[in-house]
Amino acid sequence: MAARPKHLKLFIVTYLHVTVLSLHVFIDAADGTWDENGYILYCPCMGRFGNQVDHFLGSLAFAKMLNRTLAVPPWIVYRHHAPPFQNVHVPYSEYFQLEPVKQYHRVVSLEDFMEHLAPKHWPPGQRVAYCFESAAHRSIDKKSCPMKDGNPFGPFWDHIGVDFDRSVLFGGLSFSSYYQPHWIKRFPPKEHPVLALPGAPAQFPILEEHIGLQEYVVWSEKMAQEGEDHIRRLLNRPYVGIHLRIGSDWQNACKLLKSGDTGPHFMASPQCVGYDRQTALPLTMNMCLPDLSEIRRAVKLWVKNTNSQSVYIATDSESHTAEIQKLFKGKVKVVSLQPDTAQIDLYILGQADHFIGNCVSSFSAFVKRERDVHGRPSSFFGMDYLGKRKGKEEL
Ligand SMILES: Nc1nc2c(ncn2[C@@H]2O[C@H](COP(=O)(O)OP(=O)(O)O)[C@@H](O)[C@H]2O)c(=O)[nH]1
Ligand SMILES: *[C@@H]1O[C@H](CO)[C@@H](O)[C@H](O)[C@H]1NC(C)=O
Ligand SMILES: [Mg+2]
Repeated sequence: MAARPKHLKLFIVTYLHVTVLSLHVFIDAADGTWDENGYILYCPCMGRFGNQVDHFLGSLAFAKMLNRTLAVPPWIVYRHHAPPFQNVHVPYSEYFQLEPVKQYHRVVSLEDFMEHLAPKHWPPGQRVAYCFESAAHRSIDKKSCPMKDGNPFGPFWDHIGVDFDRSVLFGGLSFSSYYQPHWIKRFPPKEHPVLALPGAPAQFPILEEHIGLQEYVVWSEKMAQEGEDHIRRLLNRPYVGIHLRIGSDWQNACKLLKSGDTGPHFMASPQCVGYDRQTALPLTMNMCLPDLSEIRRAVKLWVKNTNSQSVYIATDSESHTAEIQKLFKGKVKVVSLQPDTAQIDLYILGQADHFIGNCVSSFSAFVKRERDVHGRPSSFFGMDYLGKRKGKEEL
């Protein structure tokens, strides 16, 4: 066998090195380096955390598709029932690390973009908004993008410190990969360096092809430490983590299912019924809004299957701690923290030895995707075993 010439190996190593450098060092907003291929800015203006993450992952894929740097926005947290009684904008890096995202594609925090790049490259007077014609048609003059109309739009861009100077409208495009050449042709970065959008250039729920991007969403050290402290203090392994999405807004949403006004694809449900509409499994009421007997049944099953010592309950309203405790006659520790920061629940659910989620909830979907990345098992209320498709997918 001929030995591989040394200089070839050296070339490969050098080549990889230069590639890595070009991605990670040459474009770095913190030292004011501008990306000639342009930027994408958006407001995570639809839904709460779970929806915002779905949109973030789709936007990340979209930015990569257009080879533009994504300006990662802060999370919008709605604090209308507790101090400070208004939207709070939490930087991405408060919950997650930005560095791992860069392994997938170039990103900069929106805050860094504004501080280090905008003053020189996107100054007031040159701030163009981009939106669908259909969105602009709702404005008074019918040709302005509704960037700051209402909540959370206005408070978001005010927080960032941005007013828009004019609008560019587009039609006949969507964010799917089919339109990649159309976007490039319509908005070359030379003439359109910063695409600022009223909403995420992505779909809800997340597309199947983007689920794996969860890999790049890595908890910040602060969150991981806080989460681990709770686990050590409160829980004995193995433990089952459950997500109860049963509050009044959810009861109303699930009425659409009961009344037959929605099919099996309802919000995040493709995660358990399957993404293909043709072969989707039925979506039952217990999958959307499990009643107490279904909650008892599923918890009992998985505590037994995993020989668990504790149960962790994350909930948007009631925890049913007492009812669940009764199931095990005091032999299993049942804990519900109800933390002020919902992400603490997400962290603890992510680390459980088994997770029972709500199929329709994007909050549960976050946990399910993260657990899949790490090979940890999950099920859903109303559906104990996943991946059992009827018909053609059966082996
Ligand atoms: N702390 C906590 N908050 C929750 C829980 N379930 C829902 N929430 C809150 O309700 C919101 C639900 O909206 P979203 O995240 O979009 O998920 P979805 O509506 O279930 O798809 C979350 O972002 C949380 O603020 C939970 O188990 N624990
Ligand atoms: C993508 O953008 C980066 C940074 O501007 C650039 O170095 C690279 O050549 C671009 N790739 C393509 C395929 O255009
Ligand atoms: Mg929601």
